Amino acid sequence: MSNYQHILTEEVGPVGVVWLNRPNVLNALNRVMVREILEALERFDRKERIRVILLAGKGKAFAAGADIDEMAEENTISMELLNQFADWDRLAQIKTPIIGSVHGYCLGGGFELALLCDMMYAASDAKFGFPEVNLAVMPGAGGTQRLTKLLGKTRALEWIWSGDMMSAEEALSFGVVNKLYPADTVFEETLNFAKKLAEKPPLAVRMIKEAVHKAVDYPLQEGMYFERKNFYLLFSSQDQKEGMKAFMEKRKPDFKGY
Ligand code: CO8
Repeated sequence: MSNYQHILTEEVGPVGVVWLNRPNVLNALNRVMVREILEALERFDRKERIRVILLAGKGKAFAAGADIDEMAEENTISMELLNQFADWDRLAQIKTPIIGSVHGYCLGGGFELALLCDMMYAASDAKFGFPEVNLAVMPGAGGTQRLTKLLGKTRALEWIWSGDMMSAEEALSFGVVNKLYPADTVFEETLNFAKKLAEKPPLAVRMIKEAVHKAVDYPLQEGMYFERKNFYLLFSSQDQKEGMKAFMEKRKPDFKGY
């Protein structure tokens, strides 16, 4: 447990859980809160015993967007000087897998945070959307980029232009979320997956994360080179020796994490 104002953290075995915790405003993300999320994630990322990070929201929602009250009086120059998106760029550098557990509203900056997760499980009551257009602004923390890479231009434009909310079923059919669960079990189900993933050899898990992310940004051949480099790199680990030896000896591997 750490002393945060707007989030809670806990360790469930090898899983580091970060709870968004401003339930009175549906976990609207203010700048302090984003900084706290970043600090918590980076702290977990540096802990060897933490193998997976789980991000979830307390109360009725995952997060209903950036804190509108905080943004209302900003102007172009104040925004430029705040440079708040530097924190978001750092969030994308976390090496530990991040799994989102989403329920209720997942809007605007909240949706952008969910899209930063490597995978997402959602409650069947979850509602996703980018309502920024209705405030005469637009997504600013990656929404136009990440959603378009995921869905393609036409679908992304339809969502972001309309500002409409999409049901959990639609989000599932578009591949935005991995699986749907009833609202009262989604956290447990996500935690179960996180625990299972935490049992895998962590270096391989990290190298896979890195390579899959490159597939989104790199041309195919560059991505292939990157994949190969990570593949070779894993042959320096003790876990690779153990994994293959255990297979040949027909026993369960005992992975050490190096
Ligand atoms: N910011 C500030 N307060 C909020 C926000 C928000 N995004 N969302 C909800 N709240 C507050 C409400 O003001 C209300 O407070 P109070 O009780 O003091 O009046 C409380 O949360 C509960 O909300 P509602 O009474 O409105 O609850 P409803 O169930 O009636 O409605 C909705 C839920 C539909 C989700 C509604 O609250 C809503 O439309 N919220 C705003 C959604 C929105 O526009 N989000 C986008 C914000 S802009 C954005 O995200 C830009 C991202 C840029 C980069 C990210 C930087 C962090």
